[in-house]
Amino acid sequence: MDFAAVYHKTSEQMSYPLDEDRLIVNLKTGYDVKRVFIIHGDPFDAGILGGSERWSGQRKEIVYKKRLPHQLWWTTTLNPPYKRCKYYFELHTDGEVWYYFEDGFLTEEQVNMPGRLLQYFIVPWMNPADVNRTPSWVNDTVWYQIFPDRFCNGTPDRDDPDILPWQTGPVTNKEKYGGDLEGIRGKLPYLKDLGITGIYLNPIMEAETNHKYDTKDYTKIDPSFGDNAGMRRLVDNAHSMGIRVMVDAVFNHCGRKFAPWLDVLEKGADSPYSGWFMVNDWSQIAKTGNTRDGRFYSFAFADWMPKLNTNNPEVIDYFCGVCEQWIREFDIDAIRFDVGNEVSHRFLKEMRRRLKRIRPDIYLLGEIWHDASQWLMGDEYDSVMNYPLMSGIHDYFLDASMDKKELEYMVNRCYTMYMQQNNNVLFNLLDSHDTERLMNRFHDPDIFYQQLAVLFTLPGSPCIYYGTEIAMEGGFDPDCRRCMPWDEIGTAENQEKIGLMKQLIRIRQTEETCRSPHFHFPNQYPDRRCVEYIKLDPDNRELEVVLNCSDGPLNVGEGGEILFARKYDRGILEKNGTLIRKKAL
Ligand code: ARE
Repeated sequence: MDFAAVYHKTSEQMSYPLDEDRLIVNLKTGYDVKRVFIIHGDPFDAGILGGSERWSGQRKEIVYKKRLPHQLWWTTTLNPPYKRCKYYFELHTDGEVWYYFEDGFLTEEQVNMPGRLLQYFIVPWMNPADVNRTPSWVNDTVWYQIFPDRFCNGTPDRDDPDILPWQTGPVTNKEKYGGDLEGIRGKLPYLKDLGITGIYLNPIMEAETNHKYDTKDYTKIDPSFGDNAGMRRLVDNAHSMGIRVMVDAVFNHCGRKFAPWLDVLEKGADSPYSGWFMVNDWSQIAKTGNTRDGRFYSFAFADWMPKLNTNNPEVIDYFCGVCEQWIREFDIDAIRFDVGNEVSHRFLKEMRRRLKRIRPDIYLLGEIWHDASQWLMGDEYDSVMNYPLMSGIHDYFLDASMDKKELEYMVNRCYTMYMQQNNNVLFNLLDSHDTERLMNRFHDPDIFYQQLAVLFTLPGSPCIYYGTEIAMEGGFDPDCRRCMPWDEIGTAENQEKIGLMKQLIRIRQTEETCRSPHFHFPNQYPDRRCVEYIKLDPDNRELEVVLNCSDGPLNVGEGGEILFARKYDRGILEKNGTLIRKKAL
């Protein structure tokens, strides 16, 4: 057996309570392991100190497994009746059997050796207060991300002189086009008709730039977007239409006009806010230009974005207060934390505690682009932006040398990094205001819809970036932030695209299988680039997703109820075709 490939620990995503009753246990092994059993039971089944009675446990085969590169990921759910659990594993290769305990591998003879002190894996008690809980509404939500300056201008009569006329085509980060909260409010019926049930707004608090990631005042809506009462009106209207609202919180850094920073610039180390930032050289603080000299720390060396010291209890208290105010004043449902990996864990733990106290089902989303397990233990974020999934999908479509197995590995990696309760609410996206637009990647509508089919059928919560419903184009920041071309929405071509988006959203909402956390890749079609995965709901109903990424047509057979199909006809899926169908029970 490949011992080095075998791994388990009784913490994080390898062994955790899913809720008050169910314990999920995961194990990694090499591909040489063919069968796995778990021997589990209550730690006190044989008395308190062992004595002469021998603990035996019940033996259960673990049947579900996911393929990762070089490793298998075995998963099972136990229901410990007394909230405690003790276990070890029995691993079968072709011809060998090994018993895996906390301290290593034993033979059957060693396990049964009288008097041997075995080091079992132990879950001492599943305390309800420690269960990692995430808001249940998020899995049912289909998000729509809005970059406010570019979505819709609802008050053209009140524009500032520096607002440019609404236009289609490339933009830069210098211009302002007058999109505002009233504009978004006016488009709520459009979003509802599309099937959207959550909007995510890029920053809306007062700031200098058009993207507003350089906050000046965390308590006041930017005047070019409206005012605080207007924000409440928007949220109230959205709620009345069944649409939740998420705002962007920029707490890693502030803008150069944030009052405490201005005070620090004026008074230096004597400012009462001197501990709110990360200044290393007070004599150089007023200097302009990038911060590579380390005079103070800032976001990505941008001197107009000084880093806030989220290690300081005063700063922690201030920003928790800001979020409490947003919840009370605006009635928002969710907060996305910008640069969510650079703020202190202490800050996030306190933030979660305070916000969940006043709004238990608030959704706390971290902007983290890499493995975020350390933030998803149940006491910081509920979820993160699933950029690893986005990159993985993108790479598979880009790189024809990749085998469908590599896509499977990538998807499985994304869904074995975190606990199931986090997977259920992962914020899945294919593009955003920080990436090029999905349509830009391949300029091919068929590949575009293949990827959207994945977005709407994998576990988590899908988000489309404004304009994706009409396959808007746009390169990297700032080009991905073009104005929404409302004048062109009515064309037959755009209406057809909107129809397809509605279809995908409807499938996501009506088919429980789409939202379920369970899936596997049967790989029944022989072609190396024809991807197929099956989603399963709790009653084992199956939804099949097939993407033909090969060079020619493929016979995928007829039958089942077709929910979404492109380039498919009577069992034949053409090159770049997509098929989502319900399998007969
Ligand atoms: C502007 C220009 C850029 C220019 C930059 C530097 O548009 O072209 O390079 O200035 O001067 C906001 C604005 C941006 C603006 C930026 C700086 O939206 O337009 O850029 O401020 O003024 C990393 C961070 C992640 C961050 C991304 C962009 O970890 O937090 O970089 N994303 C958030 C927001 C942004 C926002 C900011 C942060 C700042 O979503 O919109 O920018 O508030 C890997 C790494 C990631 C990395 C990612 C992208 O995958 O793992 O950590 O993300 O690449 O670089």
